[in-house]
Amino acid sequence: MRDTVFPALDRFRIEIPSWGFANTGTRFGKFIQAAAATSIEEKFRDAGQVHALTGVCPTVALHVLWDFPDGVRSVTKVAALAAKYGIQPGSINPNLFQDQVYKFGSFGNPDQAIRNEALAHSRDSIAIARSLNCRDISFWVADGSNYPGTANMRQRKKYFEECLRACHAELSASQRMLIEYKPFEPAFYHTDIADWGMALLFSRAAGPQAKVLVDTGHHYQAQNIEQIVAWLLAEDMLGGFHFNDRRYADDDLTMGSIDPYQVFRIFHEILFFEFEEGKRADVAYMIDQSHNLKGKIEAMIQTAGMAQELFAKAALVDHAGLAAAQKATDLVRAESFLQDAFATDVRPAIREWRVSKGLPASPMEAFRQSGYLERISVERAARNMASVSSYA
Ligand code: PSV
Ligand code: MN
Repeated sequence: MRDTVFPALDRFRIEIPSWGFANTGTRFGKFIQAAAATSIEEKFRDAGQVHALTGVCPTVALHVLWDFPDGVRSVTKVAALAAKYGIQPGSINPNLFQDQVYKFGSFGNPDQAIRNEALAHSRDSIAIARSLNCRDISFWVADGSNYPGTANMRQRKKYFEECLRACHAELSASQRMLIEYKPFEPAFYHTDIADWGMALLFSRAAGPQAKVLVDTGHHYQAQNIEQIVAWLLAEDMLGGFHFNDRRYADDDLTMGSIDPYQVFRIFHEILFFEFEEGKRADVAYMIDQSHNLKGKIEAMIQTAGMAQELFAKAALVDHAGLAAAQKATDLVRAESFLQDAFATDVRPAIREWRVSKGLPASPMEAFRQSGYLERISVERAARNMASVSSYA
């Protein structure tokens, strides 16, 4: 097992999101944590801790509006923080949803001046990415409408194509733009990029460096995500993932906490593709979770461990045996290749791998013993608690 699991772990890396370290909540409110990060420096410091202990999260995704308060001028500071805390900036996420001007959309807004504003922010985001050597710019465009008849969906599609093409023209040769889809929320009648088919068509319209980003939480119940993954791989259009789990909608629950077999099946499709095609899939693995109740750093360490586990299990599938069983339509045998791999306990091998790399066998235990959480809770409590509103 070691012979398969070690190389799989050697290559597996997963990006963590800066927003996963900050206080977040639901639309009904926030439960504030004393230890939550309140500045970009604290986010880098916490993300650096996760990477130092797990060894598999070398990059942190950044959200432009939240992490670059001075736009492109924040770049020098971010580069310095990366060096100080041993974690590099990863994907850059423009924010096309929070500003008041986006009430009726950004790239799909009927007002050209607002579309131009969205484009200017996107260009700044691409420039930020370029100066930090970040390869991927992840576009989640929240545009949509709430009432039937109020938005011209075909016209908006044209606006989107124009804007996405204009963004693509800004990319340097080594950069990619990733286009994320989501069926609903914040819009509840129609969303301009609602599913993978729309994201695929928009990516093709944008240009060759545009690929689809699959956020596992952005699907309707029972949708077969691994089939979407298999199709995107076959079309050379899969750019990356935002991993999280869900029970009802875009719940941002911990990856693998509800349906670990689904994540396993996604990883399996990727590794099976690689076996059959004889080449690596160029896919960015990212976590997109904001932890409302769990401790943020612990939740991220737990997620990284779960991701490693499911990837290692997927690597155990006997691809040649599976291909033969599929060809022979030996259904029970074919299915059991997946079931046997999924049932294998890879945790001892993962612990051994960590030790072989000079990492703690249990990053969670090491974190709990480090005293880091206690230190930052004291340091940050006053600032965090000042944001608690009182109804007394
Ligand atoms: C939207 O739900 C999303 O998945 C997008 O990726 C955003 O960038 C992220 O969550 C942060 O809120
Ligand atoms: Mn996402």
